[in-house]
Amino acid sequence: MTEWWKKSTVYQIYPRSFMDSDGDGIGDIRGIIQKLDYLHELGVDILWLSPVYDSPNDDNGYDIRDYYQIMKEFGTMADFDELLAEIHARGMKLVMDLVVNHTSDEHEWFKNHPDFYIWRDEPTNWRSFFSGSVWEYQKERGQYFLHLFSKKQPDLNWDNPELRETVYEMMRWWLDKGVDGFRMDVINMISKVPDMHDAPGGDGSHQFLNGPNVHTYLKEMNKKVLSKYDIVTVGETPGTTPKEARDYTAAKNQELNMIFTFEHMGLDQASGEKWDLKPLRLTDLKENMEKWQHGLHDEGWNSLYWNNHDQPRIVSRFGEDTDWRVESAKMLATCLHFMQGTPYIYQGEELGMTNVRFDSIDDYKDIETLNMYKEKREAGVPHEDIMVKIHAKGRDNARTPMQWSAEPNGGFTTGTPWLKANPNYTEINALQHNDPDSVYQYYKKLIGFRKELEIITYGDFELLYREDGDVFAYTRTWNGEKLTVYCNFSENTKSVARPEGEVLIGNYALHLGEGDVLLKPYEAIVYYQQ
Ligand code: TEU
Repeated sequence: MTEWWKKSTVYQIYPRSFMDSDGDGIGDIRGIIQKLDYLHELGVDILWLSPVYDSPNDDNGYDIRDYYQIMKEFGTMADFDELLAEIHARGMKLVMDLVVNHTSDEHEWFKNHPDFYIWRDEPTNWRSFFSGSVWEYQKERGQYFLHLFSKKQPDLNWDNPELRETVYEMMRWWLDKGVDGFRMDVINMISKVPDMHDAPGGDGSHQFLNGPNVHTYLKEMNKKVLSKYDIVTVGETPGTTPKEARDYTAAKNQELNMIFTFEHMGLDQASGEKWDLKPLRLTDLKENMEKWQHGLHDEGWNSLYWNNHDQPRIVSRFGEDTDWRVESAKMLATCLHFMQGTPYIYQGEELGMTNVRFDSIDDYKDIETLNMYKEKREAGVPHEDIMVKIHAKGRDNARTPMQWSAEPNGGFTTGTPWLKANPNYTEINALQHNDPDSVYQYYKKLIGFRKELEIITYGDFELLYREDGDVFAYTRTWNGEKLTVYCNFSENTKSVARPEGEVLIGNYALHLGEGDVLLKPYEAIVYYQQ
């Protein structure tokens, strides 16, 4: 089968916040259908839907109650079938979010197949990603069950072959409907060490990340299911190094096509806790992304992303979202889209949407944020100190309604949105997407280059100006061709050597003349020598 996904660009839709067609304040499948031409015009090839299965929404769909039903707030299976047909009619593909490390505690399996889950007589000291313990006592059984996330998300026991076969059967059901692949939620957590025990600081991750049988199970999944279809698979794999990524994604290993690294998303945190903030050092980012470009160049494949539904918006995080928002949004896109790998665009990134700053904790809905807030307030941390953390790293930054227009709630809904819209929708919205200087049109060009220029897919990566704390610069070389990518991550004017070749794209009026190039604040410019 061809590796079509190596030239594809993926667009991630968080359905709850994308487009509401029936005025209940919650995005839905018919809303997505309404916006397919907007996405097709952008040029993206694959749409990744965050979970649309039946769920009580303790974790907004990442707590699945029935894998074979569509969440009623999102619509019906007939709506889904129409969405799939409309996506294929436009020559695009659909990737589903496969959440099989855990289910909802309201899944019938939890009651009728308790051996599909993980039970112990005594808890370990491990802390959940969503605060508190990972163990919840169940009186009826007189034991504790494991939940790495919320207590309504019990972890599945992948050491149980019957559970694995049941998951594979469900995967085939969706693939036989014609879906084109899966994004696999925390798939490197499915194998836990058998003798789970206390860990320093309650961090049990060494006992469940990239565990003893994870490759055995993924090879089995590939042999029994994935290899039978022409599809794409991407694993969400926190705590994975390039070496481990090669093990997951090298074609010869017959497991997954690519994975999401988290290393670059941890460079602005001072400790193991995401809420422990520190400024990004650009040299750290350059070093890390060079490591991943080189680490997977000959074996395996990179996913390239700045944003998703769990991360704050990149223009506010690594760019500058007030005086230089448009320039820095385009600069960040340029930096990512000329690297080797499959790029992922998260809804609203193509508009330069920013983080949000609600003053009241009551305006936040994300379980991770709310549990953290409660825990820190109980520990005596002042409200203001916690809100600084939430404004910087809270997941609701990515989940405010998509901003379609300057209409109330950004045109997302005619009702009351489940999560308030970012008030800046009046200035930042999709109405301007046809403006030649819009962030949207800039992304459209970047996506087009990937289809057109083989060097972007296959070229060697070399970092330039390694020690410079403001400029991220690199070349790609292939078959005598060369791309030189300059990105100024600062408000400083920076002088760089004028490379060979012609200017391919830039986010300012292009530099003419001779001599060194003076990069303006947040300027990106790419030279192409054929
Ligand atoms: O996220 C996995 C994960 O590692 C999260 O803990 C993430 O790092 C954190 O939320 C960052 O703030 C996946 C899904 O993407 C996330 O939305 C789910 O909440 C989680 O798994 C449980 O399914």
